[in-house]
Amino acid sequence: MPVAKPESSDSRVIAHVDMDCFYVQVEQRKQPQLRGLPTAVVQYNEWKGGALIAVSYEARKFGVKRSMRGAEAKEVCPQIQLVQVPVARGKADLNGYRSAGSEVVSILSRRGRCERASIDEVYLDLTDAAETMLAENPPQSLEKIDEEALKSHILGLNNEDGSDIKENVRNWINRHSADHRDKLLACGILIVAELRMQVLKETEFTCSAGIAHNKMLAKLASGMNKPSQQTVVPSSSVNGLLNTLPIRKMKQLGGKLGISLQTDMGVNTVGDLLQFPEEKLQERYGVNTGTWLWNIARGISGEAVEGRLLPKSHGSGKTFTGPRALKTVPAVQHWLNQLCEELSERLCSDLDQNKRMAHTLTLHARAYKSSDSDSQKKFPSKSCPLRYGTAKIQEDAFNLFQAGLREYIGFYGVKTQGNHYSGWGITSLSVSASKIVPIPSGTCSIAKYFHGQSTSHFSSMQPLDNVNGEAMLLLPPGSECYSEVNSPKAEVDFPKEESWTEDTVPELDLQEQKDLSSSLSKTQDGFTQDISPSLLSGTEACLEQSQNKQESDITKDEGQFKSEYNKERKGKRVKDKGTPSILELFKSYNPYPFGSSFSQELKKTAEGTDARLTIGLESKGHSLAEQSEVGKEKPMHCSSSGYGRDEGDGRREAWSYSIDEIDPSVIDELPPEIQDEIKAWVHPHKWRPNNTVRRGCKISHYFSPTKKS
Ligand code: TTP
Repeated sequence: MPVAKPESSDSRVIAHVDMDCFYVQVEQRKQPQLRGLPTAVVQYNEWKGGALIAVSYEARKFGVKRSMRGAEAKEVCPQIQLVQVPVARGKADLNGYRSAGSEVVSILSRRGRCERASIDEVYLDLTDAAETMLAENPPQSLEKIDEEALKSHILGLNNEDGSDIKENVRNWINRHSADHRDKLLACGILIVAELRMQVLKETEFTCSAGIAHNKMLAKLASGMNKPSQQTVVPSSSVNGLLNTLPIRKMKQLGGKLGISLQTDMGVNTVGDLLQFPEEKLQERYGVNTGTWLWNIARGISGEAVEGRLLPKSHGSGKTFTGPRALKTVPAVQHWLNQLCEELSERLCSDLDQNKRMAHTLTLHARAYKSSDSDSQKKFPSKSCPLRYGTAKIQEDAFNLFQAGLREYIGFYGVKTQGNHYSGWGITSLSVSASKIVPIPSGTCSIAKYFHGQSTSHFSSMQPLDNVNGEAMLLLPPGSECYSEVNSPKAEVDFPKEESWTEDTVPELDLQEQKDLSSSLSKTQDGFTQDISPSLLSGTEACLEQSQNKQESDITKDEGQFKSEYNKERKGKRVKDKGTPSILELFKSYNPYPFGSSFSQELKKTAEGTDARLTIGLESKGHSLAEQSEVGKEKPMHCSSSGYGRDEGDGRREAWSYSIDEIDPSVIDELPPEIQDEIKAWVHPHKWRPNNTVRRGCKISHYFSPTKKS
């Protein structure tokens, strides 16, 4: 549901920049001989030459449209050049287009706050840049105005027959009598023209733009004059623009709300909305939506440009139309594995390059039932906390699918069908990762430590880079707590309850070519605070991938370390199911770099005992300190709150730590609460840990346990 936001300021300068026939331009840059020729990008399949997904403006002149298939395009334009979308894992590979989009974003973001809205669209808040220009070099005093700016379309500007349009634009920009808002827009015209030219120069891509006082109007304007042009909406022209605009063309009115406005209220254009008082619209559609409708009819929109250069989510999807529909569980699993592999790769590179981690995995599908009166029933979207590592994502996505399928066709149907067709088909499938947050700052000490290890095995594995090191530090569920300890500014919001939720997002448009990024932001699923095992194993998964990539650069010794490490990991993985210990990684690669006396002491203690900490059934509800009396006996016990899954009957799985698994060298790196806990354990009589240990700040969150066999 749209939400009304008060106009933050009516003197903002907002631009919406949209690339022209984007995929075609990317392909033409790769094959310059195609420039200027009618060209289309197709998603190939045998049926009639595949579907067109991007069409050049030269081809559009012949009547070629995106809705056509290759063969139809050839009919209307025999000379059309059809370029296939690159394919990987049996599906469209959009990576080239994504990174081309990033090139553009990096240029556009130079002059103001920049929000990447999709693979080829960006919003810019240029208010500050415009105000500065107005103060220092106002357009009214400019003698020379750039040609590109003079080609702008200014809505409402009276271009009478025979008048020199560029001259009219020049006069509008130079007007001394203009009010402040128009003067700011005049600055916006100059800034955007300059940015667009810069994009062309650096990337060879053309783009179009809309310039207005808010996002809604800028977006409407950017598509009005394409390709390679810009359109401006002065406030005096807002009514003229909206009056005749079909209601369904407005963002968020293309669906059910738009249909209801047309059928129930007789509203066909945005201007038609003006006749309704706000209360009437609120009565019919609720307070928020009612106000939002009242506002948009007047061109009011307070939505801020978010300042986000990276996507909000990652997705990978594929459609299986007609006879390609997937009709057995193994077939679905096969494709899910491909999609998850791609998703996992992208998550790893996001972690690597941008230091961000995603927290929610969502599965969307479209399905049909061949013999069912309830054929309108939708396949439910499902979400769960995201665990890093391809195999884990695959496993979780498959579980989500099965949960969805059970709901869609009923438990009995799923159980009995096995590999055989059982009257359902999946026509599209996608997995997405959302709730992406930056790794909090202030958590890089272990990363620094990796860098400092000039003689260790780790140092020669530096290409794995410090991101992985940093991420490791975040891995425990206590990451929340850790960020508080080390960085008061870091804000990571982890909702509290784990749940397999019904995703509240309307089903995605599963055109696999489209970037799924912007549509997933509203997922409202819960988390458990117990996310550490996933993060830990995820980082290790990324680590492993990086290692694979670096294979040829690794010396013999490193190779040996790597294979031993991997062997050890593999052995554990089977048992631990994603909870391998960070300790193995630290152990033996850093003999006490911090020289802490406590670390040394702990080491001594560790050497002199083979005490084990058992976290589990027996010890539920007891802290390490409380258990310290029992510490003389082995094993020792401690609370596992927040760790491990409740078995439903209130019991938890039992976990145990071996004291010698805790590398003393990392103790000083831990939050004080954890240090206290360990000290209490080593010196039960001297140390009383703080009873108000924050949730997520238990040792169990820092030292991933070995599951008791
Ligand atoms: P659009 O911006 O919608 O279109 P476009 O850039 O091709 O053309 P225009 O100049 O009219 O804006 O989409 C951007 C890219 O996204 C497009 O080049 C291909 C891809 N895309 C799909 O793969 N499938 C789709 O259904 C749409 C709409 C776009």
